[in-house]
Amino acid sequence: MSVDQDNPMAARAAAILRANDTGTSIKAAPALYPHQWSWDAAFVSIGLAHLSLDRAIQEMRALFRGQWKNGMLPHIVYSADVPGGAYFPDADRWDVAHISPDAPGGIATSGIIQPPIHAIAIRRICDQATPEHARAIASEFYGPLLEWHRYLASARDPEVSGLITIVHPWESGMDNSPRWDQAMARIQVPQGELMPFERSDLAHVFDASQRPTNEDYDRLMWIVEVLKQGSYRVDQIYDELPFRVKDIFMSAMLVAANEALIRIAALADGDFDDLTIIESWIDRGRRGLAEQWLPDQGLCCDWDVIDDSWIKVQTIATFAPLLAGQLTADTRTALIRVWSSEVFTGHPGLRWALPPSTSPGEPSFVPNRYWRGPVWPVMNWLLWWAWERIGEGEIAAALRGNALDQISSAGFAEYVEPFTGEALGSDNQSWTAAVVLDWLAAS
Ligand code: 9WN
Repeated sequence: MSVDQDNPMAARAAAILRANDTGTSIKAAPALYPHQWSWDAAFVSIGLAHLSLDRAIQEMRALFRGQWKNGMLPHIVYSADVPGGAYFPDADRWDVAHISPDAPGGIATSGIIQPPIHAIAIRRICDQATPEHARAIASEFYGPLLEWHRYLASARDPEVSGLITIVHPWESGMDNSPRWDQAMARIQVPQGELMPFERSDLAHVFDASQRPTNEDYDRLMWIVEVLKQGSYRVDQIYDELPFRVKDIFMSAMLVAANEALIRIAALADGDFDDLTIIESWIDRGRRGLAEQWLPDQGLCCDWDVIDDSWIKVQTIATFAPLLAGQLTADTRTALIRVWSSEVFTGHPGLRWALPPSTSPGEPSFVPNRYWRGPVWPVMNWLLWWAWERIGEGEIAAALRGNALDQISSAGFAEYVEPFTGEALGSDNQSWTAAVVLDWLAAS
């Protein structure tokens, strides 16, 4: 699949990626996010593969330079040539090299994770390469990917539930989603114990109401302090962590990523015992997810580990079973119904029939605030991919068409107001450009 670079939209997308390229990696966004983010890099490499396979591979290589010795893939790999204050928290605030023996030498990273879409990206890159090249790519990345997934299946699932625990809302990638409200509300920041900080994000958005509140930021930074005090050893301090949620979306993505890993393992001549382990992770993940699906409510719920309770809020994470695949006929029908009803894409006020990050029917819905309502182009891509994968071609085609229309109108925004179509957050966001390239190549 290649993309027609004379197409003005493709040319614009390619120009954004070029402009955000530091030479080593691609910034998630020009000013708001001036470093390499983990799941952004995977989406970016999926898009880059249509411009240059080598550049796409380099992007993933740059990310994996930051992999920790315990397999963890950190959510940010910091660029050495970007000044400290350009993004908060900066590398010094995490201070991982001094705190954790697991941190990689010579590369500054954060100390938490993001959703594991990387094997899906590598698999797509392999699919576009010649057979010989695909084997070389698979052989390079199979080991690091396996260790990454092993970290998730062990340190992040001590209950062996098939569901991955996140210990910070940033780990979900859907940072400010109302999915985390009940768990965040419990976090008390002890007076005078949080090192002072200055947010950098508000300098880069037009309106502060598009971003998380200061109160939330204090809590977010308090969790980081607790992690630091425990040397980032989530496996050892698990029971003391103030935020622990079984994230269904991340868990579902890991199921899909493990399926991609099996294909990568085949190309790389992976060990038979490892294949059996990966298959067991897939089964366990699907079983865990099935328990979070409430058929009568058409809702898939996260699980609050500390409170031992369901998190019942209708957001795009409800489509987690779609990502994991192998749906029962009933679940498929229910997901299609929820998708097209006014809970999501059938809402009469929408500018385009695209899923708001939080359903407009939720009391916590805010149409312009970060993950609490806006439509995210990159999530449209992921759900498009998932609908295609389970053979719902018509839904996928409509989603792709609407998503491209939205981008033609709103530009390459980070997120978009669902009713007015106003561009929000950063513009020229790398992953938005990347998914456009992939959509255009699929035409
Ligand atoms: C914190 C880079 C990242 C995305 C996340 C998105 C946002 C960061 C922030 O930007 O998170 O990681 O500062 O808000 O929520 O999904 O990876 O694009």
